[in-house]
Amino acid sequence: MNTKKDFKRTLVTAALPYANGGVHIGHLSGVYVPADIYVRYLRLKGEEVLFICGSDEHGVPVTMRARKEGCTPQDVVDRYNRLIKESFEQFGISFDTYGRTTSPTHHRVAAEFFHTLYDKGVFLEKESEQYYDEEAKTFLADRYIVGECPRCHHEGAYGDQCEHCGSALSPTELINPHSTVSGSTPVLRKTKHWYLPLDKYQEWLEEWILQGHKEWRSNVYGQCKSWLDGGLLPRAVSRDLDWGIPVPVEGAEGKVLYVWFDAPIGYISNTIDLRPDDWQTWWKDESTRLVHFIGKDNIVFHCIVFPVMLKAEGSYILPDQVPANEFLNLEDNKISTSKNYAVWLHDYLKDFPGKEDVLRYVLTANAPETKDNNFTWKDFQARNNNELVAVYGNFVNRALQLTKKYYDGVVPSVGELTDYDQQTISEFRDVKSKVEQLLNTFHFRDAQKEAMELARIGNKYLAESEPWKVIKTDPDRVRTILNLSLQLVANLSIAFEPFLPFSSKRLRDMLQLPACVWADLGRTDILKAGHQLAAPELLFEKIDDEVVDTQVQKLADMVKANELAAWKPEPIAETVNIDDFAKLDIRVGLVKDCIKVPKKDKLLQFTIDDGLGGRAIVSGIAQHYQPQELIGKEVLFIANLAPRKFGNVVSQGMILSALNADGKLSVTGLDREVKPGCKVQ
Ligand code: B3M
Ligand code: ZN
Repeated sequence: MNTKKDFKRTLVTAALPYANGGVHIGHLSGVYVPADIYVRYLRLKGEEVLFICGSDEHGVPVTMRARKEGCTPQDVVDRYNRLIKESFEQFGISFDTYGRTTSPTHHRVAAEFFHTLYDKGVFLEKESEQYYDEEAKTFLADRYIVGECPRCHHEGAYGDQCEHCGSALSPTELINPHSTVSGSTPVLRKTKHWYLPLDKYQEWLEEWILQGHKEWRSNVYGQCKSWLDGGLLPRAVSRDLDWGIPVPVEGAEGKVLYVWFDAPIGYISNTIDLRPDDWQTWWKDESTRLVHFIGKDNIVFHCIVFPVMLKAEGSYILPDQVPANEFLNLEDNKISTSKNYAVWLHDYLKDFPGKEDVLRYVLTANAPETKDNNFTWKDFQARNNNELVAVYGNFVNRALQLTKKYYDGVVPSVGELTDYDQQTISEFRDVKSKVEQLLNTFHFRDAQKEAMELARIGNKYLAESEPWKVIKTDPDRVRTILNLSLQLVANLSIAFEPFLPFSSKRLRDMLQLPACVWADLGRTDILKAGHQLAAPELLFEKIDDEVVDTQVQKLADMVKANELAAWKPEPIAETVNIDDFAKLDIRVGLVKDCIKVPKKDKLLQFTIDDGLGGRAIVSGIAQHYQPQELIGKEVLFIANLAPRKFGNVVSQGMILSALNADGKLSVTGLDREVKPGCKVQ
């Protein structure tokens, strides 16, 4: 198995985003940017390639969002399909097609696929007990059932997971379960489902993956191995739901295909819509190489479930590579769609017009290829300013400006090469094979670093050969220096095309060159002497502190808002009787004066009119109020608290304040004027 075949073409798929929310930087760095780099690279090499994606429009999350927004699931998927498709296009993700799993072709193809397996007797039919909402007359998906977590006793755990303690749950484990559809208590009811017997394919999978695909990334291979070591079990491929593809057999009323059964078939149906005449060449011919780009949470479906489906069907090829990435965090927090804690692609495109490549660059430079990684706006700014502007942009600009200045933008002819020139040429010729080798093996981060190496070589070459000085003594030498520099610039436009396609296009326009060809990489005669260049423009611009500070603030505000939304009042303290309460003497006081306590940044010292000659009280609220704000205010204080010394002040009592959900303290006030010294009862 997997004896390195001679593949003739490559079918690249990128995970189909759920059409129930936008696409964020986590998705981009994990799946879409690397997939796009790979496809662009293959196309530049002139290889035959198709790049398939589309939206995943079924599943419970879609129905949940529709319910929350009071619209239909169709409205939800129409809206997000459009939003995501447009954002991808603007961002330069060069899919050959972006289909939808609600399309008629997909419904037909997925139903036929199920039917083929059904006819072959692949499925197991099993009855099991599942929660049913008698009021809403519907079986409940795990996410629609909430209750108390059996592990940490958090109220509001979901039927599949407690988000408080992270435990995976099954709905029947919940204490006091209730349906979020009607609020009623669900009952267990028998229901029949079709199961894919993964256990029967265990041995085959072990052979195919563990023996045959040792070259898969270690995170992918490792996850497969741990699934296989745990022993596979049959998996239900149908659901009791009214949104999805109806199970196409008798006795399946009210049941649809499980979204993870139909979604990967979407790769096939989207290919059929794109290439109705030769789609089989792409899916059934052994000389086609199938590559799935996915995030790490999708590994089991692409390496185990979908291959079993394809194998059971029998006429399809299997994936040759599944380069899955780990996760990207954002400013040290987990990205979360449900908490809206993310950098959304559609927002980025609005906030940073014309800077698509900057985000592509940073996401690749920081790609979570081997472990989870972190995106910060400061790093985004630094990589833009110190790498794109200071290295790549700077080299290009110097080479083009000097050519404009000395030769009116006409490529000068090359003279005799010095040893130093030869050495520079051999350095940059090496870059080609390094980038290729890295791209062939899906090491995108390092490949981009190598491409940047070309610009570093260029900068060094210009700095060391100093054409601006040499022009005075040896103008012929400058022709050679600039010719070679311009050849390097042309090389950069090729090497960076897969990574930074917008900048490459602009650079090609400045160089007045047609579209790139990978085979030209490493050549020193791309630009002919006498060739007229267009007016140079800056490729990249500096990004200022304020711009990134605004983004950081936006995220911090989101964290705050989420904390507030998740806040719950503390449980009520133990019961006390009236006599206990009567022991506390709470009074109204008028703040006559308020000052900061020197060297104590938390403390304020109050002079309180208590109607009895006044008293001093020290209170720990200096971080929540300026002293002047409080002068003239009426507050409540405990008047009979034992005095306490703070430095050389004796505090006689305690000012009452409320602790808000956001951690801010607020002194209690009264809504009418009350004489200082009155009792609170
Ligand atoms: N929609 C899950 C995800 O976006 C899913 C991928 C389907 S690929 C066939 O994480
Ligand atoms: Zn829990």
